[in-house]
Amino acid sequence: MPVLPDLPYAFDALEPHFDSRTMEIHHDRHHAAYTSKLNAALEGTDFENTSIPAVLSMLDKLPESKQNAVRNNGGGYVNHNLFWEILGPNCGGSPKGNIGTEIDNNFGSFDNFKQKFSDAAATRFGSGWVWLVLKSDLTLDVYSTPNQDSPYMTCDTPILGLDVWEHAYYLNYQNRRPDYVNAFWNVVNWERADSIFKEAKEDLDKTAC
Ligand code: MN3
Repeated sequence: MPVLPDLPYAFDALEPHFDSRTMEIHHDRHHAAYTSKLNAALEGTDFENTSIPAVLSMLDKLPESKQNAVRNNGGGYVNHNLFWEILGPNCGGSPKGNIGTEIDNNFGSFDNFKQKFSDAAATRFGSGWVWLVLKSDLTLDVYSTPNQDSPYMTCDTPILGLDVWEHAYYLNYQNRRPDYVNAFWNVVNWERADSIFKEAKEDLDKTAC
């Protein structure tokens, strides 16, 4: 059954970009709530021991009465798992390794990619996420999803994700989502994103989603 992972750094590690209080509430309350509600929704189904990305790629196999709860809380669970992983102190800058090369190949340049990603964050109405994903044809794409919808639902693998729910930024940035998005670029852990990209490519070879 899904377990809430510890944050891989201290609550205040991403200051001044992401403030300590927001990180604490975001992890200990929001992510914890998605995790416990996901467990409650999966209980008694055939999917208690299935990986959550796999469950999200076949929501229609769940009992109809469980599908919404698993979509929202399963998405909330895996989206935040990835979010904490791709952030870090003393990070930011330009992408390293293969992910840097592939961003150049797919978007023309890192600046073009950043612009596309930031635009998607600014134009996502209401709550949602912005993604850099690996598609099954091995190309990269940028798009946003509403609510807690996950790229796994459409068989894409998320490499980088940015939470644009107000709970992610309101304490520090109030309604200034673009300032929060600018701050995000200072805390992206590109080394970890590169290893996630590598794992995603290997997993694609193994599964036929
Ligand atoms: Mn959140």
